[in-house]
Amino acid sequence: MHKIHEFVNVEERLHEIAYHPAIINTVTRIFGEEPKLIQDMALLKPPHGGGEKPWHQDMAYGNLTYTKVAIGIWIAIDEATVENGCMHVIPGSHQEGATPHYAIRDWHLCDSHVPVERDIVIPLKPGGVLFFYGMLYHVTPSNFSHMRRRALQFHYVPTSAERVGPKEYKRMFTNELSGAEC
Ligand SMILES: O=C(O)CCC(=O)C(=O)O
Repeated sequence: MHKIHEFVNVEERLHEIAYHPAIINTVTRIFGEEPKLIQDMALLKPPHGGGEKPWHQDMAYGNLTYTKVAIGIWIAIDEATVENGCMHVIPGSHQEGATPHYAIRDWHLCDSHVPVERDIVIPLKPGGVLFFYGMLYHVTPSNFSHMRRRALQFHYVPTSAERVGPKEYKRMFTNELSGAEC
């Protein structure tokens, strides 16, 4: 999978999407306060083997670990299907809170700890948007189809949220304290 970061300040049309009133108003309603954009990214999963993004929580990535919950929005550019690697989520898993991640194939949840029997797929038409909490367990499998799968992803936190320090980060998202093996 190819990723492109930090384009909203150099490409006006992408800036307009990230700050679109329909998005900002929705996220403001969920937070109960103004959001700030903390990450912008394009995710390009090429056909014929574009790689998986294993099960993870977005807030386990240090640049998204804040004192208040983040919201991600994932926008399909091409149609996202089961075949070309659309999103899968475990509904309600954000309520588990911060869960240890492991550096095995990437930085991800232990495969055997994910309740995959509750997995639901989120196919989207081009322009379709998924809003999801930064603690939600989610995955995108490899793309073995002949269709490319491009998406945009933006993350927001409440304006009053602050970055979590390194000690607290370790407690939240690593097994250093619990010693839990994968
Ligand atoms: O678009 C994808 O394939 C994966 C997106 C994702 O979950 C991430 O980058 O955190």
